[in-house]
Amino acid sequence: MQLEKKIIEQHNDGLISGHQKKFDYSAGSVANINNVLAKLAAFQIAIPSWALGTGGTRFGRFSGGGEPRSLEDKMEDIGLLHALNRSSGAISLHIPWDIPKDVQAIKALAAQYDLKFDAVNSNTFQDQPGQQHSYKFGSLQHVDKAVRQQAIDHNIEVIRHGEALGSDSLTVWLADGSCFPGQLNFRKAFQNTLDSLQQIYKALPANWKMFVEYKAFEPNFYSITVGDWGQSLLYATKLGPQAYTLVDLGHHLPNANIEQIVSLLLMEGKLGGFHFNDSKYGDDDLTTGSIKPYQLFLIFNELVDGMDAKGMDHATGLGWMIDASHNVKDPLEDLLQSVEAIMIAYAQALTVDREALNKAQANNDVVACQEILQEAFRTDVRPLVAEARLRAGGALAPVALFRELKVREQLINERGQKTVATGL
Ligand code: LRH
Ligand code: MN
Ligand code: MN
Repeated sequence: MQLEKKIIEQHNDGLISGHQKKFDYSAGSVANINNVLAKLAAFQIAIPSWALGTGGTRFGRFSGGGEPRSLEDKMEDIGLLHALNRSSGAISLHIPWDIPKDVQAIKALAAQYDLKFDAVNSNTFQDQPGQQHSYKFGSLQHVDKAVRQQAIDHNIEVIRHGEALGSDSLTVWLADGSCFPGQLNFRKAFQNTLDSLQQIYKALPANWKMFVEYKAFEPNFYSITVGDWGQSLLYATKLGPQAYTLVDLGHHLPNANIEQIVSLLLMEGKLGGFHFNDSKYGDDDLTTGSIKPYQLFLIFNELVDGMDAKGMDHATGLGWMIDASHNVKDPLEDLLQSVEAIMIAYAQALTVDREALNKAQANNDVVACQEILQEAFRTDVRPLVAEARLRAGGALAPVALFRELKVREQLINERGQKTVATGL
């Protein structure tokens, strides 16, 4: 199904007077309101092709029905999200979960839904049917050269798929590591991984980026060969200017100061992008902003501070992607919530009184620093985000409209109750 403009307009007509009051009130306290609205409207967040179905855990999976059966269905879903919020204009593909069979048709569909292809993701954490060598003991780090070569070839194949679609970045996340002390020689594993990444790096087109994603643990529970931002930065630095670190918010040890990591990577020109999600314990892949919205705001505060100073383009400079999994929510509603949370954090960060903050920092006025940040965080910027969405042709209340239109029921009718989308 494709949402007609008329339906969104009717929905907005019903809400406009209430919205206008809230917007006028909120906008009154923002100095550069049109600038803020333009930045919000330009900001696009890529939806992962693997997050459109029910994720499940290793204990079970409870499908809500109507899940996408193909890449085409997934694009239809993202097209719907983008029509509702006008901020989800990109898709990030995971290969081989979502190999485009007919590239021209997929590109035409992307154009129809106004979607771009963000980073393509390789998968050497699972064995695929018919695969010659197993990744049980790692892929790019493997002690056996033949296994490493198979994983290198796969990554190069993923680059080629991405090239055909018009993507311009590859995300490499490795499950490589070890489960027990002594299982692995750390230095050999690092060297093998670096050597393999170098082979992949050589295959990158000149305008492409490689994102090296790190993760503290899981599925390996003693060591991970790209385990933290230090290791990722080490690989990215050794690889060269096209390699960057990717920050997945759920991939840190508890209480890590992610905003500080982001700030320093950005300063070093090595921040590649994000996998947005939220977590309470580990790589929980929960809805972005559902557990630690202040942390999300603080991350965006660093981004606005670091990027505005350098005059970098928010819309195209980095890979902005969601990486989430949905076990108890409708995946589409959940993604609408994640995008909204990201936009809110961005809007809050844009409204921080930066001059006053710089001054307070220079004076070691700790109390003022906190007041300034929390003034922005505690201000309700939802009307600003809604106004940006309205001006871009989106819905004032995307989740409410999704429900009013009974989108899930329609998808179940179209696709069936028992569908299983590819992904985790
Ligand atoms: C690993 C990860 C990585 C994978 C995705 C499915 O936990 O975050 O980005 O590609 O999940
Ligand atoms: Mn991730
Ligand atoms: Mn993850």
